[in-house]
Amino acid sequence: MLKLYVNSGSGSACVEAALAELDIPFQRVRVNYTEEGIDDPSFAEINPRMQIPVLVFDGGECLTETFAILSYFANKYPASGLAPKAGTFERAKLDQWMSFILANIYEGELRKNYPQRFVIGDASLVAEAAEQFVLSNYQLIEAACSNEAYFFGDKLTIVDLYLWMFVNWFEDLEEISTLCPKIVGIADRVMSRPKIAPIHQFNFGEGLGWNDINQ
Ligand SMILES: N[C@@H](CCC(=O)N[C@@H](CS)C(=O)NCC(=O)O)C(=O)O
Repeated sequence: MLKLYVNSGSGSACVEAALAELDIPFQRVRVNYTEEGIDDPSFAEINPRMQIPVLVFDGGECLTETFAILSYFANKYPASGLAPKAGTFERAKLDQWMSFILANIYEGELRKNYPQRFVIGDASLVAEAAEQFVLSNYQLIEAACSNEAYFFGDKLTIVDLYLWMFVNWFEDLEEISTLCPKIVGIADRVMSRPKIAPIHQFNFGEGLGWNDINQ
């Protein structure tokens, strides 16, 4: 069985959601981390970058990086519609938005959470700037959202799984709801999908919002 290194509420949530949508069984292996990062040095043997998620296949091969993992499953199960066929323009647009969200929202969140990694000196300014950076990038994503249920239209894709997870990391749900109502609507619909609802519950608790689980 596939093994997935996780921590509830972390970047493993989007992989769990994809596996649930695809009805693929997997075993969670919990990894703890502190403000400094993963506190088990032996984890470097699994991922030298000391990050989760890590997916481990039956033969022991490891796959890291959420975008690569989500793409792998979308390609392997094309009938799921989780991503358009590779080589099409529609797929290139999906890859464009996945990379955009990864580079700007995910990496921006890392600057908010681990600001001391990005500066020698007063890290609080890094965190403050990252907050504005993340928000302004959310607004660019909002402007590109379809007027339908999901980012590209009426079908769920891996972009929606990404947005659902990241919205749940945003501290001020009221602020993001006001500025980015379409993104929050997408997150709400993803969270309510029958196969994802238990994954949402495990990662974020009741309703939308990181605070539900961290209180
Ligand atoms: N680019 C990586 C980022 C993974 C990542 O930042 N994971 C966080 C959890 S959400 C982590 O393991 N943080 C611990 C650390 O960076 O020390 C991906 O897309 O998978």
